Amino acid sequence: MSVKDVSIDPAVPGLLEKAENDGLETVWHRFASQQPQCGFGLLGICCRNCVQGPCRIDPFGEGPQKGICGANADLMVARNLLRSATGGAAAHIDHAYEAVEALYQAAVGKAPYEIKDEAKLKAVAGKLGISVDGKDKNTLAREVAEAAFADFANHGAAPMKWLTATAPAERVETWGKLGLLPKNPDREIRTAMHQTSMGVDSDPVNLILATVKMGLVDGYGGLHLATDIQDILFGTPSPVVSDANLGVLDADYVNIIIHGHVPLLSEKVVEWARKLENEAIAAGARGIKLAGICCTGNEVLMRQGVPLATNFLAQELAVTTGAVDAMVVDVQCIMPSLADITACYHTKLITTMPIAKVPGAEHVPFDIEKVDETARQIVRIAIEAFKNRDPEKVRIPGHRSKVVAGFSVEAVVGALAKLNADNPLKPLVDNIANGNILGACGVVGCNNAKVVQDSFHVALVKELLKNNVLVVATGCAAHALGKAGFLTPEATLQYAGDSLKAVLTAVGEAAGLKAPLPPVLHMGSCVDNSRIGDLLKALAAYLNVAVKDLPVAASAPEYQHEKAIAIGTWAVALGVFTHLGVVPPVLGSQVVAGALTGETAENLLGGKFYVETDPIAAAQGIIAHIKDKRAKLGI
Ligand code: NFS
Ligand code: SF4
Repeated sequence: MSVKDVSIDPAVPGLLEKAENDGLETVWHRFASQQPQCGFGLLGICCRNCVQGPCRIDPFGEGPQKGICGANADLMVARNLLRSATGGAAAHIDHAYEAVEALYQAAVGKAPYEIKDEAKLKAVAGKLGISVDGKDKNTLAREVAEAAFADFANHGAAPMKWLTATAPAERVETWGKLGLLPKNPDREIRTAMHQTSMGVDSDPVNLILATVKMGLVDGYGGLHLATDIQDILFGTPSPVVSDANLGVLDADYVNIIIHGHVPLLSEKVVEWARKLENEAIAAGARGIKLAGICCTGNEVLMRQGVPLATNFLAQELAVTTGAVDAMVVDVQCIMPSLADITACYHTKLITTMPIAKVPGAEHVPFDIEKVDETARQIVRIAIEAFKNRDPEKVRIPGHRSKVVAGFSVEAVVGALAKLNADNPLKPLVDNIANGNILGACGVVGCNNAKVVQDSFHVALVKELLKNNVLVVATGCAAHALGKAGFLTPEATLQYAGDSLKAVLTAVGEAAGLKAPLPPVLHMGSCVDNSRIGDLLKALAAYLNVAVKDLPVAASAPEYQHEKAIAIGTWAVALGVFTHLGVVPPVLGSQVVAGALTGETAENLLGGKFYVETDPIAAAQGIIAHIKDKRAKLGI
């Protein structure tokens, strides 16, 4: 089978052809063989929650309208949605918890990490009400880690501390009134699994509310916690220039790809790759090149300037270049098929986490106390593998685009402070108020085989920029926009509407960049969506309005993961109008689909989901929403 026109990434067609010539199948081939996909599943109206099932509802109303236990379509859809959001939140919370453990171990001298960002440590401690006076950084870090652990050990009625310490006060009050404030994140996950098991909750509305609560568990117990702790450990990002796309690989070098999500090991791999360059040179290479895939890639780009290799859908094609000596993976978004692809080349697939093994891969266990040894061993495996590389099989695409990344909230405020040191947000808000910037949109999330790779991200963003909407991006969306050249000053000149262009040029000049600020600000990995939340909180506080009143929106044009469902739900709970470019499996229930996309969500939370599968129509919907919010603010 041959597949075509699956991506707008210029590196893809050639490598896809190579994969086919090498007798390999990719995600796109498997997507084609899965067609047509099951209509019940697409609508969310199948249930396997007990062994009497599977049960299905006939969407045309002729066949069964109830499962064997009596569950109807509304219940199935609502229950499945909550389970998805719970799966996503569990992934983020497990990630965040690992980071907290690492911080604790570092603070007590058991893990070889230096706490890099004392300013962030103090800022986080301050929010948690921990006194910083006279404490050395290890003591303070231990106390911050213990505060996080306390959320996971919370047996009382008080809500999660990380939420009350970091979410906007107006939101905490709103969620409190709705009874949605989560307590212990682990307990919330357990409760949701219980609630959705056979014969427990059969009220779809109650399940929808639980899903919103799970969004909050995700947003604060997952995203915000992970970002805070990782910034403390590894540093808060600041602007950095690098490159994106598979052209960053180099045939003369040992090429190591780091892929996954949790940066605890990859930070060390970066460190050791730099330290062991000489061994690579002794092996006949000119040195070591690192590149990242998915959110581990974003993490090491943001903090270390490591180039981006590619995003989710092209992970297999990275290997088909024949130039990757080791692909090191941690957790999440790692295609099980990678082992089949690496088997065709000299590439070593290295798994590192106890919960993420792949048959056929070499497992080098991540052990936090011996992380330096682990990272060194991994780099040496790559150097060894380089010696077995077959130059005949190497084909590195020439495509690479410059990217400027590293836009943490601290960095954005820092750049704006060059315009107004006393009141850094003022220039931004003034330009929103006078209409130079129409509004802002966070474009986030994955690739999905249902969408031509990167096409929705790019088409949507082009349209938004043309209409003077500032874009911030994270995750695989940021990769997509990076590969397509949107993370550069040049993109401002090429794509931004006149008034947006003028503002970005002025800020860039004032910040000493000698060039405009990029029109798309790369804010990090998917857990770093918390940074977008923080920026919204700061803007709302400055204007003395609620987040739901701001002329902003979010969009996940090509999302695939359960994590994206959890994040999207958090965004809606925060009061954000949240576009989805892929139809979620909820259309089998008018009750659920209607509540999430209609007045119910909007009245209760101020935000709602907006599903639109055409990028230009989606941009128009987002712009209409932004204009509506502007009108309500009287600007
Ligand atoms: Ni987010 Fe990042 Fe990519 Fe999607 Fe996967 S890597 S955590 S889930 S596919 S954006
Ligand atoms: Fe069928 Fe009910 Fe069991 Fe689901 S929980 S599989 S609907 S019997």
